[in-house]
Amino acid sequence: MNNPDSVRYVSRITRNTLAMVLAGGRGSRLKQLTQWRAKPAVPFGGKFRIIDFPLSNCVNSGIRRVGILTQYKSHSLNQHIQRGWGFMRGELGEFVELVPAQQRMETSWYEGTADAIYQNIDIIRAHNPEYVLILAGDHIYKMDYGTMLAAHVESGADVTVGCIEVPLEEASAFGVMAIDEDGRIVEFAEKPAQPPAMPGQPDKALASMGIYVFSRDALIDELIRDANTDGSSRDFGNDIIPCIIKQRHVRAFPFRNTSTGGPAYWRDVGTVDAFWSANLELIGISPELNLYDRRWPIWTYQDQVPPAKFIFDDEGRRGMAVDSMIAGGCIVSGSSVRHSMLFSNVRIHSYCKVEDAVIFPDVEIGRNCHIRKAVIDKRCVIPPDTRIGLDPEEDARRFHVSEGGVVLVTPEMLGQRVHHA
Ligand code: ADQ
Ligand code: ADP
Repeated sequence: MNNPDSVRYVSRITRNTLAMVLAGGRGSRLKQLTQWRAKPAVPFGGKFRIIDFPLSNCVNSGIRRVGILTQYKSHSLNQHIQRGWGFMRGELGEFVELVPAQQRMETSWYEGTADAIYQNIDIIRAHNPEYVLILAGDHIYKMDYGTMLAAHVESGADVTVGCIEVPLEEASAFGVMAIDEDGRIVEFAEKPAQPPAMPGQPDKALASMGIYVFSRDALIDELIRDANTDGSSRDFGNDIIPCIIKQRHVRAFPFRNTSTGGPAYWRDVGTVDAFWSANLELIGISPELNLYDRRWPIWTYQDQVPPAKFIFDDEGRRGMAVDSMIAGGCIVSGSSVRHSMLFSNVRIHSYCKVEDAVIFPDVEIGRNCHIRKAVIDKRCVIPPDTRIGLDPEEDARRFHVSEGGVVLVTPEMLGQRVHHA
């Protein structure tokens, strides 16, 4: 959309949009990584947290009114948002605002995703946007929501559902839809046991990304109707979308890579294996998700830290990292790091070998450790001579070992008490 008229057209739409980011789900398949933090607060990509991706998409798309609906273990998420996302201009009507569950209406916790929005219906009414963009706080992708909003407005739909093609064998984890030649959704089943394939593509299904554009009145009416429906689980995917496709104009918006027209990068890093490989994929020469694209910056909160440092130890052994991403504040002394992602302030002492590892902030690794194929949680102190990822049986006794053989290590598994601010 380079034509100034169309840019103005899209920016009028994005200015009239309120985004509501669902950030309350637990993400229990991430095991101990979400024991103390919500999935959207899980660190990702060396210096970000997962929620930075949808929030940056909003800001970069020109959507400057954003509510974040929190519920489960929200302390570190709240802290991150308060520290990192306070740069909006309140006097211009811009905000990124936390909406904790327990402060609104008579029930104390949200049920499904639709209930989370329903409990905040007064916020929607107060801001009175023309469109409400409902997002998940736990997906990793770069998407210009302006294009989806413009398609919604041009089609005159009540609701537009973002969708993506997925392999048929993975489709039962998603809402799966069928569309007509005009892009209208004619069938929708939430996590069907036998997902239907796309016409002419027997190995693909059309999956909902769990993101929705609603015209305001349609949203308010449907939330109220759902709240008065006995037996509803109050969920967009389970209840609202399947119910309204028969009564309203509900369309699919295919999310594609705008430069290639091909499949776009979109990940639900829901398991330890998916999380580990999505982080390490970023290290490749030209990864599908490019974090170095200045036109689409990913915003975050970051501590002020000095540059990463690689030093000879006292016996002249080289500290080095190759084929790796190393955040600020790290010191690698007399050890070698290969194909790994180090978040900020990681300290690695002499004689260590670290390979295929994702290491969260503030981790210290003592002398002579060998660490392979692991995810090491924030603030772990790994004692000298520790072996991780070399002997599956020994690992399983002390740590969590995923199906794919990734070893997850947290301070508690090491018997360490972590003191928090
Ligand atoms: P799921 O991902 O299984 O399916 P869900 O677990 O409801 O959906 O989570 C959606 C988002 O809402 C997540 O970001 C989660 O953190 C958050 N969330 C869940 N319950 C919440 C609550 N009560 N309060 C606040 N936030 C909450 C959905 C759709 C599918 C679609 C997939 C795509 O239902 O149709 O295919 O997303 O991942
Ligand atoms: P992050 O900010 O990455 O989520 P933190 O280590 O700062 O990680 O912890 C997040 C939140 O979880 C903090 O509020 C902290 O109080 C709580 N928490 C973490 N580990 C424990 C623990 N072992 N016992 C009690 N609370 C914990």
